[in-house]
Amino acid sequence: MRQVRISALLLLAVMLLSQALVAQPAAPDPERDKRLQWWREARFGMFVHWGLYAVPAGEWKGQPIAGIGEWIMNRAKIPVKEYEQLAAQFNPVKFNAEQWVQLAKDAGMKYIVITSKHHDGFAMYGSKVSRYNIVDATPFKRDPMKELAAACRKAGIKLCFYYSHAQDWHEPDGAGNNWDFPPDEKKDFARYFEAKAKPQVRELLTNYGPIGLIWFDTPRLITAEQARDITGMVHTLQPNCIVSGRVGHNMGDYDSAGDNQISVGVVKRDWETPVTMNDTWGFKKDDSNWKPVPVLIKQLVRIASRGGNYLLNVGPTAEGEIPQPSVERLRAVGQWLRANNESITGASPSPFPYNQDWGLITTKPGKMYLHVFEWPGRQLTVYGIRNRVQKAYLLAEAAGTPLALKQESKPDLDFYSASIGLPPAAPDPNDAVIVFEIGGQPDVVTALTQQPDGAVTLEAYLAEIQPGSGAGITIDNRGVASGWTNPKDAMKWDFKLFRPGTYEIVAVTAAPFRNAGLDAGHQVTVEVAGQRLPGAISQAEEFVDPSNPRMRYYNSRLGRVTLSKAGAHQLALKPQSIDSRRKGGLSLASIKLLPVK
Ligand code: JFZ
Repeated sequence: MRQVRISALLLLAVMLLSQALVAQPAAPDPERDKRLQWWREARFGMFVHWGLYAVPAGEWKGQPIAGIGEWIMNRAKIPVKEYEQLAAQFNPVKFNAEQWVQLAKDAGMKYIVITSKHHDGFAMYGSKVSRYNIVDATPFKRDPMKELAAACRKAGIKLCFYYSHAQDWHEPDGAGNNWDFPPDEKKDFARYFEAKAKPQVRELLTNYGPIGLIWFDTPRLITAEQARDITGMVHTLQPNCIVSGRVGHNMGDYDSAGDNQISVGVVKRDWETPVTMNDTWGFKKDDSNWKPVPVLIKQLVRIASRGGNYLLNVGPTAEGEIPQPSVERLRAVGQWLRANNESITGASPSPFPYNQDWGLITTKPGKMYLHVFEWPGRQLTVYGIRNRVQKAYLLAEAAGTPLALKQESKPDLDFYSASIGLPPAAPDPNDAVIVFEIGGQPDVVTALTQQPDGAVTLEAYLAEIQPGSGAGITIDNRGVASGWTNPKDAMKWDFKLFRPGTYEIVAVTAAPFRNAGLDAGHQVTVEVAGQRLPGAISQAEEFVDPSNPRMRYYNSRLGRVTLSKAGAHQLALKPQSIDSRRKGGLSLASIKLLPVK
């Protein structure tokens, strides 16, 4: 069991590493803006991975198969002829489209993205292009996509299709199957693409009414021309249908972050993170590593506060039921969202480039929403808001009773402080949302400054990168440095200090998953206020990101410095040596200055 889970995570980790930051089309495109309008407001969608793989549910011939459930055909190298026979056993009589759609609605989700055909090549709708589909090849005979389309229309939810346009393990010329068929480079991929992928996408956009988006995936073998071709076909058939980032060659309307990758920083592009509720997309009977409700809420808020969409997955069973642990969690998220929806749906990102330690911020015209995860007790202080806060209140409290409020400033130091009086205990332990009415647009200090608790956090994604030579450092979707293998590369930050004193310097490094991408053995030097502090990066002190328990971080305590004046400071991080056995190099997340009492 343990073994299985770790392998699944390793597989994901490998895929994560292969995904660098994707640039979005640069030119302004009013058509695209129009298409994306509903999606930009939505913030929260349901991903559904449902197919023949739900029958074996992670087990083949009595053996548990490591990895994500929908990959079982590939992981167990199941011959096409054997895998095909699953169709005869697929009879999801408990499938109820209205119930699924109602669950999405109860959870506060605005769209559903369902696998119309995954890499296994099996169409989950009635297709004339290939008889390998749910209507023609199973005892079920119904077309669940027809039923979902009707239920979605009734409920006002956007129906969207996942379609694996490149990998198709059922077809001799589709990408991916090298156990029945020749290796990919020997295939006539264009033949598969023209004969199956394009005609099936055409069916999906012709027979099911308006479709919100097509979620293409893993564009292996796809040429730029083919990506442009299929994107153009989607937009011709349905001009309002969005194309996902994974269509390939940057042709999509928005970027898909790597699976389970949640950006720490505000991202200046349209993006979405697909997230598993346990460790698989397609149903696996032995995967019970469910993310707790508070984690799901924090992920939703974090993504919204960074301007992205949260696509949260369910993997229904072969009987057609969404697993009970998923149902319970979705209902709980929905309950939180019903009271706090205003702060998520249609909300814009935080005006701050960095994270506050008590929680996160979203905004709407005239309002800032403070999502307080760590309840501070009777008072909360926020730095950096120049607006006059006209009123502060708890969003979930219908009466909107004003909270006591005090603002102070020292404009010459760029010091602005807003303090509010609070009830002693958190009104909502997951996320109590406080509204600041600010009249106009948020006007905040975006420079890095000391925070009310005295700490200064210098995030890697906010650093000035000083390249030594060569390709140098890039910043991944999580805001973590990658490719820092050259010790001549350095990072530098400007920050403002309000309280002189002695500070402990901590370097925070990151690994994508437990036991993957270990980061230790590097020697670094911190330079600040004329002091030089040498130290070692280690993994002795691990902690978990509360909004994403799959992400492991490590504190390396480098020593103390004394900063004797308030005002502008500069800190530089210069590696002395980078341990070349660590593949990703020095994966720095941030440098922290913690006040020593
Ligand atoms: C893909 C699929 O292979 C998988 O089965 C699932 O459908 C998932 C949502 O998408 O897997 C990927 C694709 C891209 C990355 C990671 C997993 N990535 O870019 O990090």
